[in-house]
Amino acid sequence: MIKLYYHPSPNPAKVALFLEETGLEYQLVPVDTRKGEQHLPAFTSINPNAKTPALVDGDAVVFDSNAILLYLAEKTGQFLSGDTPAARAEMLSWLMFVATGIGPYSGQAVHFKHFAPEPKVYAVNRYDFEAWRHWKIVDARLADRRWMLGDRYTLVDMAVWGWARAVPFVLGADAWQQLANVKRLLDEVNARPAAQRVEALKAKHAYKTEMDDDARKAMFPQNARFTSQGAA
Ligand SMILES: N[C@@H](CCC(=O)N[C@@H](CS)C(=O)NCC(=O)O)C(=O)O
Repeated sequence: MIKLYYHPSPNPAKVALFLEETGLEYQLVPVDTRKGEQHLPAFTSINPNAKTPALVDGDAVVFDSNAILLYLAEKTGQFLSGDTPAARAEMLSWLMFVATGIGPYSGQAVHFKHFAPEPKVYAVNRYDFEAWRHWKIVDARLADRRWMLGDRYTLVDMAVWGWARAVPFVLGADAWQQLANVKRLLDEVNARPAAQRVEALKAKHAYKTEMDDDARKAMFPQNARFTSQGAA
């Protein structure tokens, strides 16, 4: 059976959504990142990048959420774009835009706004600016089409949904006033039974929620340089 290495956060959630949408059977393996479980050899042998999600399907091992979405879409033949070169080019462009833009800039905006120590004005300005710029591109894309690729709900919408749930935390409580089309997509996906089942996954395991010193050590290993080099 498929094993999904999971933490209830944006990148793993989009993969859980795909699995729930298709009804594929899977076993959820919790990886408690605030407890440092992403660094255990049992997990890094599956994902050397030590981040959730990862997925094992027989002898196939896949990590990175958007790679997993594409793997599952190709495996099942579901939630793909059309298969002309032009349709596939459009799908790959937007999927990679989410993978390399929406995810990283949103994640870094969260890091610098909510977790980084001062001084951080420069970093907050850069990542807030870039996160907004990326989300406005998605919003403009959705201004005249129901879904990211047009009329059909695809893996790209699932990729967007994973991070759209976090938009107020990324951009601020009133962000939806400027991203009405993204909010529409979020609401539409949230209304689907599969999304509600993903929401319920949180309660299936007691994940650590405190961002204490141990969690910071596990999640922000770069900070060890300050103490080891005597810079802090
Ligand atoms: N590019 C990766 C990023 C994965 C990622 O950053 N996952 C977060 C959860 S959303 C994580 O596991 N963080 C733990 C850590 O950074 O130590 C993907 O899309 O899967």
